[in-house]
Amino acid sequence: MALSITRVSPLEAREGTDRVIEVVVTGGPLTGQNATTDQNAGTLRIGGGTAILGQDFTPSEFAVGPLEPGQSQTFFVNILDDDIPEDVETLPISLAVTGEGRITSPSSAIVTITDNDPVPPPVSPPGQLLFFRRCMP
Ligand SMILES: [Ca+2]
Ligand SMILES: [Ca+2]
Repeated sequence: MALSITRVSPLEAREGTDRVIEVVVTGGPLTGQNATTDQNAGTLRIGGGTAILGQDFTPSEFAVGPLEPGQSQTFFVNILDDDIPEDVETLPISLAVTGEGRITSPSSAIVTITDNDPVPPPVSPPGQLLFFRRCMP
C-alpha cells in the first residue's frame, strides 16, 4: 500500500462558481524491511485533458509527502474563469511516483469543468439568411 487519492471535490466543476478543486492524498501502510515514509512520496499531476494550463487551471503539479501511514495532504487546484465560450473540458488528476514511492488505487480522477460563457449566435454566410430557434427552458 502507498499513496492514493482519497478525495476530489467537486468532480463536476463550474467555471466562475467553483474556484478550486480540493484534492486529498493519503499515505498507506509502509511495507518491507527498512520501510520509510519515502514510500508515501510522489507527485500529483494536473492536466493532460482538454483544459488548458494557465487558461483554465493552475498549477500543473504538486509534490506529495513523504506522508506517515494514514496521514493526508490537501491540495487546491485553481479553476480559472476565462471569458472564452468553450465546451465542457476535462481535467485529469493523477499520482506519479518519485524515488521509492508507490501508488495504490484510486490514483487518478477526471474532473470536468463546465463553461459559463454564452455561446455567440451563429453567423450567417454573406447573402444568406440564417434562422434558428431558441428553445425556452
Ligand atoms: Ca475555461
Ligand atoms: Ca469559459
